[in-house]
Amino acid sequence: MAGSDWTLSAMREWESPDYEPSLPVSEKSNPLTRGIDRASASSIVRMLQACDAQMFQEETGAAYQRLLSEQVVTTLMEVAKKVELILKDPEDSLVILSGCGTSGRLAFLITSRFNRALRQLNHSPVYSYVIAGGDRALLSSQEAPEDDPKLGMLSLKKVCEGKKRVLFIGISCGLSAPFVAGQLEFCLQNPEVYTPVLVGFNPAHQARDEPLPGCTFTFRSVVQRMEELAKSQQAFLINPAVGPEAISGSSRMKGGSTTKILLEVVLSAAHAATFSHAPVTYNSILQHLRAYERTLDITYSQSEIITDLVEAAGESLRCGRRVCYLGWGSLALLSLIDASECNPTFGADYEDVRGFVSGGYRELSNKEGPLTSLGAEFCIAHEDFLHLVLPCLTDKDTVLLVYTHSDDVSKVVDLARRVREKTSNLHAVYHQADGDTSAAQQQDHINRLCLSTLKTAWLQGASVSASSLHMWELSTKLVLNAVSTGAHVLKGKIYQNYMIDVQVTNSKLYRRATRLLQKLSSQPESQCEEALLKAIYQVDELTLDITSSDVITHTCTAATRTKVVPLALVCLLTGCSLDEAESRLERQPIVREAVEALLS
Ligand code: S6P
Repeated sequence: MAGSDWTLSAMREWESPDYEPSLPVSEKSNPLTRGIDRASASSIVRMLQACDAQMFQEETGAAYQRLLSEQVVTTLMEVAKKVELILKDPEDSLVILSGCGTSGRLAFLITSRFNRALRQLNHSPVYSYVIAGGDRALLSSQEAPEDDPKLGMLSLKKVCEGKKRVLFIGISCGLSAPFVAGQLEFCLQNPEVYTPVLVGFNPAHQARDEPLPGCTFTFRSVVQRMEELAKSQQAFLINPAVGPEAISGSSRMKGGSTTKILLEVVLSAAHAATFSHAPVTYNSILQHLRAYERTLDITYSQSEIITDLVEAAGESLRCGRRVCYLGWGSLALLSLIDASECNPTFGADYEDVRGFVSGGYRELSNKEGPLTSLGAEFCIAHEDFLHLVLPCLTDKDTVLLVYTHSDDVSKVVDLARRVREKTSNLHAVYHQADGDTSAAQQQDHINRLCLSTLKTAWLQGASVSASSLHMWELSTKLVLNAVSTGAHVLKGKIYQNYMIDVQVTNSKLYRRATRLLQKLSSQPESQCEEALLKAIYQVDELTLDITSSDVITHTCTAATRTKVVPLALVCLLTGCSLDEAESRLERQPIVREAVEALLS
């Protein structure tokens, strides 16, 4: 069994009503990863495997509905049938997927995959995406627009102009993003056109209830109205609990994986019903979900090689060098997404972990087109890698080639050769259909050039179907998430299983930061918030101006600062001034060690 080092009770400890009762599941800390900050690379991978296995645990008792629960599978069927109706009569209709951060990036990934499938069948696209902050958020951290419900409404309205029927799928792992709450509210106000679907991973009563500036609704009140409408299938809630994230609150991991699984299952079922006369059934949905569970097992069956990759990437980050993903075809976007999340999650620089895509923006095919004019961070083509990165690569940098045997493997060989001239620290992560020998020779070349090779051969025979690509993508996501998370853990970015140096760039992160300070300093909430504000505004005394400003103002200012939470913590624990706290942290730049020294 996946995560066999853990007993069933440890795997389920988070479900107890006494476990961190004030927090929604998506914000709880996972008991399985409490010691991840001191773990070896192999233990980190085992912990991540156990956390991922929680996605597919069966429901016990009534506490939480799970991915495989009857209610969830039934709702997936119902939503698939709604999509099927649109596919059969697409005139003036749209299916919109929308979210913030990772949720928005997955909305983009999934809509592009399924529009491509439609085009291959000579059908016009019916899917569209909205991501808070626009296309630049696909590649970089844009956390502030997440707080803006009006912006959510307006951007939804804009994509739907002139449409008579819209199935809106709002994704918010924590049932918390005001941007998505605004969009759902807009759907509820316009039921003649919009049917809202909410995807997230907390039970409805744990949806965020914080007042939204200028609004009469909260995320929770919207969810409550949707629950009522769900009884008559005028709204849908898909919200299984999948357990707390390995790094507390890091919903890019299980939250993102489950989003991908759920939406691919729904859209694939609708496509099969429309184009292959395979009606949507309970069993077909369940079997499809089970296939993803096998993908987890297949992926982690190679944990030794994943461990090597984590070790290599961790070593690079530890000595201030970088990790590059060079991706091809379908998997390249997963590399970009994983890399782009390292900044908001670990406070990393965009150069620390970076993704490059064969074909650049042509392959990405995003709404706003090439974004290269926004700066080096947005240069994503392999040519950009060759110009900007390759010349300064050394053996201390780690490079991962990410591809499948359906891609042009000769191009992978070419690039591998060029990279190998600069660094021997080259690794391959690739997928192929079992029995597909078409690229065997080129693969031999690549194997000789690489230090390690993570090969996954999938059993479906030589032909590659859309659904196999979905599995390969998930598998790649799990591996890259493990590499980037593991590497940052090894770099000392995590304390216990908390990201101590969290960026305080939106209200969710502001609340998370305050809670973390409370937990680590055992001081009252008001004092912790005060310390946080002092660190944000870089003052030893708070002015009336500061204390009378709202959270949005605080987070805008925090976006221009670094290390605000570690600074606040040092001040809280020692009573020292901000200047002193700063010099302490300069003397001990590994945040985990600085915190440990203070706490001991
Ligand atoms: C999480 C990631 C964030 C979230 C974003 C949306 O690891 O860094 O960007 O995706 O905050 O969260 P949610 O809960 O609305 O899906």
